[in-house]
Amino acid sequence: MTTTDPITTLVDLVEASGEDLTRDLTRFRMRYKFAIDEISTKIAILREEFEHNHDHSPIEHVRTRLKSPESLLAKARKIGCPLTIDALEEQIRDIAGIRVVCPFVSDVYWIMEMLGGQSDVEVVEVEDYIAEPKANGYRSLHLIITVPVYLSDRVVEVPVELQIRTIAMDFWASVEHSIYYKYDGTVPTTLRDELGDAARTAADLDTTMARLRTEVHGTAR
Ligand code: 0O2
Repeated sequence: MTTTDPITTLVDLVEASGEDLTRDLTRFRMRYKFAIDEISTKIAILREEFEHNHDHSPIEHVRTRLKSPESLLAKARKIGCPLTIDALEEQIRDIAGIRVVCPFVSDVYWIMEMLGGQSDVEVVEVEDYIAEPKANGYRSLHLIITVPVYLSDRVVEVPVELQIRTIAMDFWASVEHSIYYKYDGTVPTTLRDELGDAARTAADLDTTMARLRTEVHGTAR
């Protein structure tokens, strides 16, 4: 294999970089799995405690995903990241991903405040696509946070990409995602326009539900 050949599979990776990298990659991914476990526990505690004190749950559901070696390689190739553990660690921040889906917009920011306020969690990046939706209408709150993971021989600060959004935002994003893939990224204009309309409808729904809740319960929480 020459350096210009594409590396798309683990077999290619072994041929290109040797078994050492493949073994290191497996070990390396483990720490991201542990970070997902750490943050998932924190979210579960926040959820259970909130449910005990209030009349609704701030979380509808939580999904986690650890980037597969194949999609890690694909992302490295896409951004021109060298295939070394150090470079992957520094340049790819979404190896561990957690998506938290909440009923109300206020719950989304509450989760961010509660997690971000914990002494062992550091918020290193916030992209607020709720305050400033993407051009296609996508809304969600994206955070990169780090959490310490205690390995047998050292402690590592591991980044986790956290996406927090409402049920309405999540519904829109999942339909848009499947349309985007069906058209391989080139969505026809009429469909794009309709998705834009649907995104505004979803935002209106979030606003109406929050107002109704405040009217009925006299509080946004
Ligand atoms: P997956 O499989 O969900 O992880 P980057 O992640 O650095 O390549 P960027 O643009 O810096 O890209 O990050 P951004 O905007 O925070 O987006 C990261 C993730 O948000 C995406 O992950 C999607 O999950 C989601 N996302 C962002 N924009 C859109 C959108 O317009 N529509 C939908 N449905 N989801 C979106 P990946 O990497 O695409 O895939």
